[in-house]
Amino acid sequence: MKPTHIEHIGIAVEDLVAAIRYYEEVIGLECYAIEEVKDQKVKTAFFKLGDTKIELLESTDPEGPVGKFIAKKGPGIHHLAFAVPDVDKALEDAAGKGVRLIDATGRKGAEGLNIGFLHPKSTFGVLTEFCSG
Ligand code: CMX
Repeated sequence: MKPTHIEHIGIAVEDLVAAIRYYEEVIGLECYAIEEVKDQKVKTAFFKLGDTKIELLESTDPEGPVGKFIAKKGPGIHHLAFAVPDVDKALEDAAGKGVRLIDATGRKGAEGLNIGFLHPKSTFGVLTEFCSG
């Protein structure tokens, strides 16, 4: 299954307010939404640039995926998300090609999207997400 575009780039930050200010005042983007995703233990902020978004991720729990990531690697690019027509099918195809999945099937993510992750140990070190609307 072919992705249509990069849906978003996820960036782990320690201070959401300071990072929003940077993307607005230095890069010139506008934050259009802030949302807590309890399930993922993160607070997110979104910016749009063409078809692609930047998703800032501040951890709400040191034991959550972003909390652990920052403790280990520090802030920075956390994941890359591809827009696909069908997340379940994209996950199934990847699994069929021997890729290790984090999610066997899609689940609800930020902005109400259907999302599913591939394990970074199976994707050349880049945590990879599929999403569809
Ligand atoms: N990118 C690259 N490597 C990563 C990573 C990331 N984002 N997160 C973890 N890893 C690596 C770790 O460095 C570690 O590698 P080593 O064993 O070589 O040290 C390995 O993966 C295991 O990491 P861990 O800290 O022990 O953490 P876990 O195994 O408990 O969890 C992962 C790792 C990827 C399975 C988990 O973070 C996960 O399920 N992520 C998907 C969900 C997510 O990230 N949600 C936040 C965003 C939500 C949103 O977009 O709304």
